[in-house]
Amino acid sequence: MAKKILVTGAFGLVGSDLVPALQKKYGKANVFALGNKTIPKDFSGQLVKGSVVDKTSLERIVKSRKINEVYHLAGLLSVGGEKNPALAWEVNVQGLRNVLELARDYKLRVFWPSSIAAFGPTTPKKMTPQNTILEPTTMYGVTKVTGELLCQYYFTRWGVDVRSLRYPGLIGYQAPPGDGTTEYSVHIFYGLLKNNTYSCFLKADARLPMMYIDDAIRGTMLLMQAPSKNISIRTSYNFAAINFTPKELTAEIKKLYPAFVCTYKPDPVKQAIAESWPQSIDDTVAAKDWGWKPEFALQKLTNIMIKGLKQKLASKGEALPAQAGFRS
Ligand code: AKB
Repeated sequence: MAKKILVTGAFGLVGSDLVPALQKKYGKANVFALGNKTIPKDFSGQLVKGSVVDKTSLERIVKSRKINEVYHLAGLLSVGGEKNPALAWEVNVQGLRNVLELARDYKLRVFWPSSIAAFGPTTPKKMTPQNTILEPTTMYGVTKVTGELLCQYYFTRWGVDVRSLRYPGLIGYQAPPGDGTTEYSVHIFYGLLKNNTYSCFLKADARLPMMYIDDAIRGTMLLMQAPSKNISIRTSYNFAAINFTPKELTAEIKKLYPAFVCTYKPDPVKQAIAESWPQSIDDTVAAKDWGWKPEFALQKLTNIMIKGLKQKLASKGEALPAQAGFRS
């Protein structure tokens, strides 16, 4: 049977890169994009209307488009979740539950992202193991732990083939940065290209697990293609690539743009969130079960982000200042 795929949150950080990757693999006719963000002018593909918190609208899409696979990406991030915890619960938990109910009733395979936000201050900070303490202190983290347990419940109780990754901070240039904590690592490139400066909302030494978006997309698709018998984790897999601090990212940028200046003005809420999360992740179970291996290190990521964002901003007609000492 041909794959018919629904992607929710299709125009967010992950969706903006995942939708084209799925279209390339399965054909544009078979990928349906659902999102509540502004649809980019250059989007080419199938759009569907609905809301993840409205199960009836999702069911209509699943039935009319004969969907058999869902990448359920819609959700609030850590900072957005602290601004509106009630909305974070509704979208992140109720939205997921709606998708899982439909997955049970219509035999859908589901991908749903958890996050390093599922961990908290009592979790071991370095090389955080797969099975460990999950006591998050953000509403976002609470929704991720709840979501992980819901996924496992729907799998054990009803055999729903739901698979999940604990995404680290993801870095890409196709979509504007969302309302998260690790997103400083995307904002910094906008600061570089627009003003040659950036005021960082985290401390210089805030080390966090990170990943370039191409690695995240490849890992997500690998997981979804793996045979069911290989999937030993039905909560969510630890998933890692690199880790760095704002200071280390700045140093990497300065190798290419020596005049770039990053200043530090830590935001108390965001800094506290960062401090509650691990610094590095042990993803050996993902490597063993379905062959996960990252490809992007900090230098490669920095070069690609600058080149890609430059092109993106130029194509949108956003003039970049002529900066002394810029090398491209
Ligand atoms: C956030 O910072 O909220 C997200 C995440 C790590 O899940 N990028």
